[in-house]
Amino acid sequence: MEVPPPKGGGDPKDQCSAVVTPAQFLLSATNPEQFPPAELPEVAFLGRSNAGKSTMLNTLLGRKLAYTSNTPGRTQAVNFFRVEDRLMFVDLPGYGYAKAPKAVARAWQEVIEVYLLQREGLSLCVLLLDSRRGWMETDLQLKQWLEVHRRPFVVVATKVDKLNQKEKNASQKAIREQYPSGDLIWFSGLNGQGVKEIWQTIWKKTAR
Ligand SMILES: Nc1nc2c(ncn2[C@@H]2O[C@H](COP(=O)(O)OP(=O)(O)OP(=O)(O)O)[C@@H](O)[C@H]2O)c(=O)[nH]1
Ligand SMILES: [Mg+2]
Repeated sequence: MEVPPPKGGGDPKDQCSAVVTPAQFLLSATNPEQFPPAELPEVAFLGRSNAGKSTMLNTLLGRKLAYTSNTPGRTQAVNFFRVEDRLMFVDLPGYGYAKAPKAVARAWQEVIEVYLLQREGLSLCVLLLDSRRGWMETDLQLKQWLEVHRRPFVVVATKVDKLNQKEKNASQKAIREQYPSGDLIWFSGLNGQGVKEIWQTIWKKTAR
């Protein structure tokens, strides 16, 4: 199938977020009844709290649409963004936030699970791992869940700018031990590494 040329962030020379992709914040849902109609192919950003989901979304879009923070637990709703009237980006709350009250953590787990199970049009899950930490138990559970439910996903190792080459090699080895063959992209919100590859994967998986 012919893959449409990547638009936003598609050119390596534009990697430092120079390209602004037409996009707008649509809505913020705290329960599934508030989810918008599933009219467009959707890309969901998943990962532990503080892994860099909102940062990635902003880097891909070339501007700050999603809130980011040093404090884990920043994104506390399912946030939908319309991209180029062709796609929906979905910024999900992070899991594994130790300080979240148990009831809140459970409620979020439920919202995320309903989203992943029921969302029509969900074309790609971007599973983010902090490259300094690699797989943690909850990440592995989520990966297994995506495999069992046959949800297409790509693994992106974030914050690669914080690693030297030796640390990156070690991180790669550790990630590959649990994930020998699927797509693995290295990403930095600081210098734009990986932006082009992520966009290419998105266009490939969402082409209708
Ligand atoms: N150096 C560096 N810092 C990053 C990168 N990505 C994210 N960060 C930082 O990590 C922190 C968390 O980033 P967020 O994008 O808010 O993380 P999140 O996954 O959306 O977190 P929650 O909303 O809490 O689930 C912020 O201080 C970001 O600036 C990266 O690629 N490189
Ligand atoms: Mg966030």
